[in-house]
Amino acid sequence: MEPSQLRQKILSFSLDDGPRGNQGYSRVLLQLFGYTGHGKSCFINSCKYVLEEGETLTPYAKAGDNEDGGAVTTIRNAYDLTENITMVDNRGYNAMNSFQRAEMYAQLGNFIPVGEEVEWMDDYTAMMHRLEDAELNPNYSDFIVPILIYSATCSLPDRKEVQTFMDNCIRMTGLYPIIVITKKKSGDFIEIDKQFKLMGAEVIIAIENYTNEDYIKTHGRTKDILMIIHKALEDVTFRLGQERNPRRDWVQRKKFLLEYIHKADQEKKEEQWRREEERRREEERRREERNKKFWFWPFWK
Ligand SMILES: Nc1nc2c(ncn2[C@@H]2O[C@H](COP(=O)(O)OP(=O)(O)O)[C@@H](O)[C@H]2O)c(=O)[nH]1
Ligand SMILES: [Mg+2]
Repeated sequence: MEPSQLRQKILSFSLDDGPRGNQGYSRVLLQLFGYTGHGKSCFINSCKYVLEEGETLTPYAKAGDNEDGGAVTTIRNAYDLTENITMVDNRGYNAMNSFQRAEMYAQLGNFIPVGEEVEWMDDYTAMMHRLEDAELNPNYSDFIVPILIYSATCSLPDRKEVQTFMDNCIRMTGLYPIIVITKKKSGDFIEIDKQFKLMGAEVIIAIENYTNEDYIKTHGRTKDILMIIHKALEDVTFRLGQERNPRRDWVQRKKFLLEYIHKADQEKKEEQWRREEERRREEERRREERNKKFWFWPFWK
């Protein structure tokens, strides 16, 4: 398909058009995840750019080189691509403990309102309060599509971490994340593509984001970026071809999250217990050492 056709399809996409209608869903939520610096903000700007006419790249999402650059995302910002499609920049995916992972899944499940600060919580009660708050204003009507952004300049993905994330995406949303490999001109994207394929990813597209320094629209780059949105919509259409119930899907996500938080809490307690045990053993060992010295000292002299 030509870029102009892809663009037209995306702009005119409506959830009502499927064989069973929208089944209660009112918009598609493209949920971005990925390590800091891998190109999420640039990807949002690129998507907006290829859907607009002309060659003026507007920096809707602030991009930056590192965490000190002030561009690190702590608020769950949303950007409308069309009337029916919204993209969300989520926080997370750097080295995380199990509670931070739970927070990431809370974002994925849409339990943290858009526009709200994402705080890393570190205990069971805080997380549960967060979930109860979400219950006050539940958002059933977003159809979630996970997208994982990974830079070709980085070493191969941590297989176990990514695999778990992908499996959990299936459990929560019924979809594998679409894998977007960014910075394809600067790294071995073919090798990274292969690794993601081996992990079972279904859609992997390598792109070069449009940036302020490099914004001239070319056929191939524009097509690749549009194709990602198009593939996401194909996923949505496929899922909506089956009988769905947004409320039941929400409850399903919530169940998964509750189990996850429970597990995180167990892990934290076990970790504390392990550390306490190690400390106790170390103390015991020192005490024995001291005792030995005391008993043997006169014979050495
Ligand atoms: N060459 C190149 N640079 C990119 C690409 N995507 C992002 N960048 C650069 O990488 C840096 C981090 O990007 P950013 O979008 O802020 O990453 P985020 O932390 O995931 O939102 C910025 O300096 C971008 O200009 C790309 O596809 N190619
Ligand atoms: Mg960003």
